[in-house]
Amino acid sequence: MAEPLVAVVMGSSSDWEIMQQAARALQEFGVEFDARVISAHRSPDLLFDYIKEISSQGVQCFIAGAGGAAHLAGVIAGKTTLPVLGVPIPSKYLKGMDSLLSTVQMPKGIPVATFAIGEAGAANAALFAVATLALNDKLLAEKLADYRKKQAEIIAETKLPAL
Ligand code: RP5
Repeated sequence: MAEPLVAVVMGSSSDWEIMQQAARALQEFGVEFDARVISAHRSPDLLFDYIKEISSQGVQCFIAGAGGAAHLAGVIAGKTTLPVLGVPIPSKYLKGMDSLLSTVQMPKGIPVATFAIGEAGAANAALFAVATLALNDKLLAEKLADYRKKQAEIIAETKLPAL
C-alpha cells in the first residue's frame, strides 16, 4: 500500500460519524490517508509518537477533529510545521460552539486552519487538503476541477417546484 499523504486524527471514536466525511472525500479523490483515534489529553504520548512516525512516512498535512475543549488540532500544530486543518466536532451541550472556539482561537504563531462545525467542516477540510496536494499533482487538479464542474451543473439544472 502507498504511504499516506494525509493523516486524519480524531479525539474519540464518537467523532468518527463526522470525521468519516473527511475520509470519504479523500477516498473519492484517491488520496491515501491514515485515520486514527488519538486523544490529546487521554493519550498525549501516543499522539506525539504518532506525529513523529506519520511525518517520517511523508504525510503532507493533518486533519484533526475534536469536540468540547478541543485542543487536538492545536497540540498537533505545536509539534509539526506541516499544515493542520481543524474540524470542530458538534458537542452535546454547546453544540460544537465550544469545539469551534477552541480550535479556531489559536494564539499567534501556531496556526490551525479551522473549518465549519460538523460534516461540512470535515468534508471541506478534506477538499482543502486535496486542493493543496493538487498544486503538485495534475491528475488530482483535474479531478478537483471535475468535482467543481459537477456541482455547478447540479445548480444549473435545479428547477424549483411549482407554487
Ligand atoms: C473529545 O471529547 C473528543 O474529540 C470527543 O469529541 C469528545 C467526547 O469524547 P467521548 O466522551 O465521546 O469519548 O476529546
